[in-house]
Amino acid sequence: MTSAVEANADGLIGPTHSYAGLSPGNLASSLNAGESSNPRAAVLQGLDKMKRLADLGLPQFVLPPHERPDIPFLRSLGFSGSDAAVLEAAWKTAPSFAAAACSASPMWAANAATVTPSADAADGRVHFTPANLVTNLHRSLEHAQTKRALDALFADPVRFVVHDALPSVAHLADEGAANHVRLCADHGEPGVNILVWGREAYEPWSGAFPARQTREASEAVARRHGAARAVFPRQSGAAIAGGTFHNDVVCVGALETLFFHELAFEDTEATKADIRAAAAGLFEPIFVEVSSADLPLADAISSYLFNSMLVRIPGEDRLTLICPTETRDNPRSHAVAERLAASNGPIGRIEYVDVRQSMRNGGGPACLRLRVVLTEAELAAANPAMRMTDALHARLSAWAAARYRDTLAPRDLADPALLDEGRAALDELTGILGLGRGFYPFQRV
Ligand code: SUG
Repeated sequence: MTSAVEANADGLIGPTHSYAGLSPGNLASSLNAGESSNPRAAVLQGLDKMKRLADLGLPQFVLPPHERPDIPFLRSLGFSGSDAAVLEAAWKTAPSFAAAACSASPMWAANAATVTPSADAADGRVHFTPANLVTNLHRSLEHAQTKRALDALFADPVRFVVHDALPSVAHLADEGAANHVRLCADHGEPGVNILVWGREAYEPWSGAFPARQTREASEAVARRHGAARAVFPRQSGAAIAGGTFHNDVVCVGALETLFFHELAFEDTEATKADIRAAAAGLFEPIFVEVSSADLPLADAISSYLFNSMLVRIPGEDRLTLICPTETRDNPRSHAVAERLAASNGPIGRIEYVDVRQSMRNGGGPACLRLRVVLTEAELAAANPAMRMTDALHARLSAWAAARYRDTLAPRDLADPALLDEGRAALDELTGILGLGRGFYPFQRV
């Protein structure tokens, strides 16, 4: 057996973090639309979470924010003149597109890509497919820059393959690792890949909220990665209708354990049977299911109990569930979490992190991270300049404190000074993370 660890790569929250109500079906995004945000607090919360995981002994990497406002996108729509003129005209005549161009949504790295560890891939390399995120305009702008970031982090072609996103069409709508769970006996051993989808490519869709992942997209990702033991359960329509825009809002897994809400899957018994069959000869899956009676779906969604990081801390036998503070603040969720830790089950400890700024846009601790299982040799091949250390945490915290605003109303996104501030911040960041000039589009003109 090859030994491997589960690393996390978190999206560093960008200077335009805001509440623009861009994601129908994501109840927090809709509820907080128009509120003022605090980008500085947001990025510091994200950095502290990264340091917390690094301190627990899990390798932690940083994925840089994208350039926003996305002026090249606005130019592609015919806006012209200086960058400031492009921004001003876009806000005047196409405010929805302008808002999409300003979103800091690449922070939610669980949607950056789907990852297949080398132990599961036919060619023995780690595979990444950046998610095309076509369901929401603001998110569809991410994948090219995401690929650039993954190329910078995982550059060695002998060990890593960073694919292009799937074609950007609704038939192949893909939201990345937010709809993927991998179970295994040990990270370095072959695992079972659970790829959850909400609709079929040609299925007429009449739901109130979009289903963001197609079965065909999940199958294509598994096929191009050569992912072994893949199972494709359907997300329940009730979950989507209730505000479960990604499966990771109601389900998380680690090692042998799948922790999920009763309403996560359309057919729970068939899903469990498929996972058991795929795991046969490797390990016995452990299912920890929470009933609607114990935790109504609405509480699961508002408190994000399942959008937690389920991790094995080095040296510990049982798993730790790292929840947002909103889970502690919801009496029903808190009771479920405490009962889990008090039981003899696989989850032995609950911890809480404050990611409130992200949470108000529907992004919990699990949304902010992309899990990447790496062998020792693969870990050594990842870009060390992007790895979280005490020194990098201190440097990025000082950078953010100096460069980010502490309040941002949606109307401030039209301020041309914000464009300049953002670029100055990202220009400095490319130096800090050793990305080289030309990493961002504005550095290439
Ligand atoms: O895609 N919110 C993100 C949240 C993504 C959460 N990720 C996971 N569950 N893995 C989304 O809905 C809101 C942006 C705004 O409204 O300004 C937003 O894009």
